[in-house]
Amino acid sequence: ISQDKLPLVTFQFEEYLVMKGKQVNNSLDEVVPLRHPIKIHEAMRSSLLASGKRVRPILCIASCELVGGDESLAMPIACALEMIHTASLIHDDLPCMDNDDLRRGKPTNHKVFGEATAVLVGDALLSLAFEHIASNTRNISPDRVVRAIAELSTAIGSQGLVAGQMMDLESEGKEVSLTELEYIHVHKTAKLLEACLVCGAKMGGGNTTDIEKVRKYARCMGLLFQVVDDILDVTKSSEELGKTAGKDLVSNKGTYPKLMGIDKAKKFASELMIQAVGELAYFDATRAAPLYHVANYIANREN
Ligand code: GRG
Repeated sequence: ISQDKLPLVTFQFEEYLVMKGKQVNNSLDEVVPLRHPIKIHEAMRSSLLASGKRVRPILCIASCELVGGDESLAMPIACALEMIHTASLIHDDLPCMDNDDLRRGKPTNHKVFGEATAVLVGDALLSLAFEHIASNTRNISPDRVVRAIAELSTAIGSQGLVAGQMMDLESEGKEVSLTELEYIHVHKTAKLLEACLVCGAKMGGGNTTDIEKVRKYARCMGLLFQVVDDILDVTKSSEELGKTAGKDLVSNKGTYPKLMGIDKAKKFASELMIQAVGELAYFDATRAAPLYHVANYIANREN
């Protein structure tokens, strides 16, 4: 996807990611000290402080800075987002769900601490997330905080993350249509990412127009991520044909290239990228630089 639509702002994206990631890790470390009862806190810290990419908190901070807010305004909700994301991963890995042994390069929480503790760790992180927001935002207008909490809780409940997971579990072993696949993707992944960006802008003091633009950017990004994923599936599977004897990497699932053809899918991805960048054009280019780079990264990633 052409990069000539990106504004020419010198910006070290990798350095930004490393710097913000470290700040988030330091805050998370402080928020969950090893205290009594030791086992639950040890288990919470084990998953929370494992090497996640911190995509959600970084998006939240970048969005807060986009509208002119200081990083510190977004940090409590950024940490809460990582706690909720981690809780969902721990529950997703349980034997009653995906039954995974490894996560973030380590044995999963239930493998190390047992299933009952892993369920409680998820519960505790979810609860702590909202406690942390409520206790650390007294310097921000209650109206902004309540709106951000409403956004976040909607994104993860039975109309959001939980809905996506439910649909995913129910579609196991069945052929899934593009509409169903899109529903799962939007609810399991895109809604929380949208909440990260919208909450960041709300905490940073963004006005209605700012929030609307950020939301549109977030929706384009969510869709772009999926379209690029599907295109990569096709290109990877044709590259690997012959190498992976008989393995159907495209499988039976509905995908954008299947539905509209590979060329149109690529054109669609390019249009989404242009639209997302268009939403950012409204903001100060220096403040928008991290989110320009996020769009560019998602559009041009190779795996
Ligand atoms: C506890 C709120 C709550 C919900 C429970 C289990 C469940 C409902 C939802 C699971 C949803 C799920 C597993 C979504 C997958 C999201 C996703 C894209 C994960 C990978 O995220 P990365 O790549 O991972 O950002 P890291 O490890 O880098 O953070």
